[in-house]
Amino acid sequence: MKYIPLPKELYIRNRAKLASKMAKNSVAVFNANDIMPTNADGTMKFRQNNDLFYLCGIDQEETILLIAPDCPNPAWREVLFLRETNEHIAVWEGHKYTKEEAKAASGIENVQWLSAFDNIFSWVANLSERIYLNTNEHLRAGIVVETRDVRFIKSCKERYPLHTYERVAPIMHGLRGVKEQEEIDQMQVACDITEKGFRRILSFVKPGVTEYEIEAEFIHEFIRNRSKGFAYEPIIASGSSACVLHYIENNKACLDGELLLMDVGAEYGNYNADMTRTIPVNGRFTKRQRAVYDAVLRVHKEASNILRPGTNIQDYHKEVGLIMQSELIGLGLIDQTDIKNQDPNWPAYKKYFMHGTSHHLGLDVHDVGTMHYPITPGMVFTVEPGIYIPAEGIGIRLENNIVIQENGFFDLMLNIPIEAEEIEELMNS
Ligand SMILES: [Mn+2]
Repeated sequence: MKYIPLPKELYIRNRAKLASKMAKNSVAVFNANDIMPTNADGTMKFRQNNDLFYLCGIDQEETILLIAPDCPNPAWREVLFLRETNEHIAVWEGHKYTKEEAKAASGIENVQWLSAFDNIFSWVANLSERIYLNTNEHLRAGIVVETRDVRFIKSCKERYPLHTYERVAPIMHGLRGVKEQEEIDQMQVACDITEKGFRRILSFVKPGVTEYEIEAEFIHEFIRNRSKGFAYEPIIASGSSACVLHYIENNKACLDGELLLMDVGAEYGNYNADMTRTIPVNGRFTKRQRAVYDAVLRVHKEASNILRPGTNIQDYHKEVGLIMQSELIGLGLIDQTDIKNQDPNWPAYKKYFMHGTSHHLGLDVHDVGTMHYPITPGMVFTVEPGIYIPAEGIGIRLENNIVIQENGFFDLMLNIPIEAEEIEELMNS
């Protein structure tokens, strides 16, 4: 990997947090993600399972982590199982973790090859009453592929039918939703790399440049800064394409007078940045573009200020909706009659701002973490209001990533230009 790993102390702390939430005499098992196939003998880039990574920092396929805090044999309270490497693998695939390296990276004393798993797990399982297994319980996940975790659930339940089984996902969501300082530091790196990409394209964009050329500038800057690449499919949308929320074609030329919306973030060390900026292709906002831009920016700033400890995320979204409503009235896009006649389930402002304002961010771009309990310090959220007016070819979204603190927030994108004057100045210098 290209990134500098986080210290093992983080993973030791993360495992202790999980152990404290597990029932007495229980064991939890976490599996790595598969390397997904493309066609023939091709494979996709490996992406570690985020729960396993969060608990041990091991970024390698076929890894298994076993945690049994009350196991009578202290050597089996934490065991890491690795794919055993050999000369053939070393020549064809390159270096894999040695046991010593895995121990140094994770802080786990007992590191075994995978071939030892069945035997050790059989002892640990039979000494445990409950088995915690991992599934993807992200509320919006559409799951059609069977993961290693799911395959393990099947084989485990077949082999140990009389144990009590528990879901570990709700515990993991609670833990991962509140970030440790090391994680925030890693996300800061991802945001700083994203900033470099954005500053690079500010002097690159001009009428006639294509969306894919802009995408290429970003990826160049990301990879040369040790990022694996985009945190998600980048949206580089000029003109009315900005009103297509998940536009990823990125194949048009940017025209004079149009706006360009870029929803782009770098990943770093498996953590993600999620930025959106909207700039004028020719370096100057028109009066109307500027009016809409400033309205979005005001909503963005106010939303960041009300996203604080104790707030319920659902209430927050309603509050932001009211702020947006008054901005849309100011822009002449909706009026009191629209509001009086609105469907309470789809308020009038939704015609121009149809998505949510914030989501958790971390190892996943739409990170796990509860959306139904009050916000606590250490949570990291995006703040991303937008106004989309297809009839005028205007789509503007402004998105930063903020860390909730005791008395407010810290903006991880503090240094990324967002004020209209600064954008214009940088584009024309
Ligand atoms: Mn986002």
